[in-house]
Amino acid sequence: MAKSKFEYVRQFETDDTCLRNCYIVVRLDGRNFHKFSEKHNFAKPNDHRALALMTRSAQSVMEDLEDVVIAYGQSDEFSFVFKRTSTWFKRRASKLMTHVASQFSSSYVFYWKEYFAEQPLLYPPGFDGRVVLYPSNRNLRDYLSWRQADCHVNNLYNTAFWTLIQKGGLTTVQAEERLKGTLAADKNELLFSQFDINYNNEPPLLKKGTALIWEKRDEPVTKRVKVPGQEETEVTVTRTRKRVCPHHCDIIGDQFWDEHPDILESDG
Ligand code: DGT
Ligand code: MG
Ligand code: MG
Ligand code: MG
Ligand code: MG
Repeated sequence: MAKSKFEYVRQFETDDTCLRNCYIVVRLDGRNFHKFSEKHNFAKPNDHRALALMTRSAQSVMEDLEDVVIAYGQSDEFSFVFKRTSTWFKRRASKLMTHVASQFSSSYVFYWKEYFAEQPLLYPPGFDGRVVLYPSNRNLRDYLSWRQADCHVNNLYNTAFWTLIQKGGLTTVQAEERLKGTLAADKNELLFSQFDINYNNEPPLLKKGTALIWEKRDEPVTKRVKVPGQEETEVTVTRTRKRVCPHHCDIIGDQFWDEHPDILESDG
């Protein structure tokens, strides 16, 4: 078919191919979740339903899109790491990012009721996305460490802040004033001495966030077998399946990466 005279408009499309050999990270973040969490009565400082729904939506992204080797989430954000050799959508940044953002957003709405049975969804939530490329394993690990450190810092602050209000009877202004200039050790000490809370014993989900990775799991499956001349029978066999599994552990140190050597590809 002859090209129409309008074809030239294609040339206005810019090339956003991601540099080869780099890990492609897509980070999503909830739009104005300060308001969204208030309107939907999220528990303070952490709402377990909301965190579980974020994780469920991220799991859906990993299962429905290709080549995500690890995802890490906390608060209203999730980062998805595409393997460095991925050729999915010819590594076009806009395609990758919009597919992740739309799959995540629609899953968040789709699964809402499973987690917020009593709380209606009042308006459609949105998520922004960005793409960042990391050329080495060290850079990628430092990126994930940065997000996990952020989780820790925020959670310690929020735990201290809301404990001062909920258990200490302070106003938000007083709690903010009380925490001004305090270091991590001061917040730990305040929680322990005033409220008998040992921050180390807080749930790992809240302190460490959620890392999702693919793991092989042996699962029993029932199969119907028909041998000629005999009745059909059911047998149970073991199948090895790849599943998305959550981890709430430290991903800054070496242990996690030593235990899961398949996540990263060599720098060489
Ligand atoms: P943005 O991202 O610039 O559109 O604006 P926000 O408001 O989403 O800001 P952001 O992403 O820096 O901070 C996340 C907000 O979400 C923050 O106000 C706290 C809230 N949030 C996240 N998880 C929870 C939760 O489990 N419980 C409560 N109460 N709030 C949460
Ligand atoms: Mg933001
Ligand atoms: Mg946000
Ligand atoms: Mg955020
Ligand atoms: Mg199309």
